[in-house]
Amino acid sequence: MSRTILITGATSGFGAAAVERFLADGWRVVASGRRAERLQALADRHGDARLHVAAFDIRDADAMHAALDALPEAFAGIDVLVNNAGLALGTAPAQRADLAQWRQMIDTNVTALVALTHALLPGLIERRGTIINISSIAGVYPYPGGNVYGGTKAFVSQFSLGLRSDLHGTGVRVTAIEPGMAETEFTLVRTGGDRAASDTLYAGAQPITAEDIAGVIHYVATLPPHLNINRLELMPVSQSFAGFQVARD
Ligand code: NDP
Ligand code: 8X3
Repeated sequence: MSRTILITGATSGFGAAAVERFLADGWRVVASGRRAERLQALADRHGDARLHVAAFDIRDADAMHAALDALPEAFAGIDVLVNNAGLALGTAPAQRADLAQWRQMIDTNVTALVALTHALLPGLIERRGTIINISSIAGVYPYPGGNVYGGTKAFVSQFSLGLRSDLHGTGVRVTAIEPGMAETEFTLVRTGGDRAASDTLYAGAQPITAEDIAGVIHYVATLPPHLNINRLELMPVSQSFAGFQVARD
């Protein structure tokens, strides 16, 4: 039986790769993001039998609900929700950070994720579905300039565990995936389009690829129904931990 997955942030990076992975495996896919032209390109490539695209800003609750209400019948029963849309903005220390960027990260990574999850929970419970939240190592290990981005991802991981508690006995699975450094458009977005900064960060590091994460999402979504991975943290082999910093007089 073909299952239906809703993937947010499907216009780029992890989300775009996950769309391809699940379509290739015979799933019905609902793909969302703001950039309508990229979603249209997806639709042109794959047709509409197993792919439905929905262009909206996930921070706009009305647009999000309208998109859910407009799902064609074949796509309306979401079995797996992948809360992937998200972003980091800026790397400045808190004392020099831009409050508007902080708000945008919270609105996208936290508020919108919570609103979409809330909207889909009744159906996910009905279908004993799966919620996969894309968190980050930034929510586990603090680093300079990570401030609000790390805070939003700590929320995502803890919210995922809280959902597990609340959904006890319903059969709904919840997993937080916490990737480390992965080469996508993430750093371009974070730096406001600085291609050189993005290329320099990933150069020679053999970072995680979008396809790697798509494979992990697929693995989590296709586990036997009695298994739940609560948190799944992964890094490229080239990335590890550093020590604490000490300020001296
Ligand atoms: P990309 O920038 O390549 O993709 C981000 C996606 O999020 C895009 O499809 C973008 O679509 C979507 N998005 C952002 N803001 C909105 C919005 N307001 N409304 C709707 N969609 C939105 O980055 P990644 O693929 O790397 O990021 C995916 C997730 O993975 C994010 O949550 C990120 O925090 C997380 N992550 C990334 C890591 C990395 O190193 N790359 C590591 C750990 C976690 P559009 O712009 O078209 O709206
Ligand atoms: C992205 C990983 O370490 O660049 O979530 O913040 S990191």
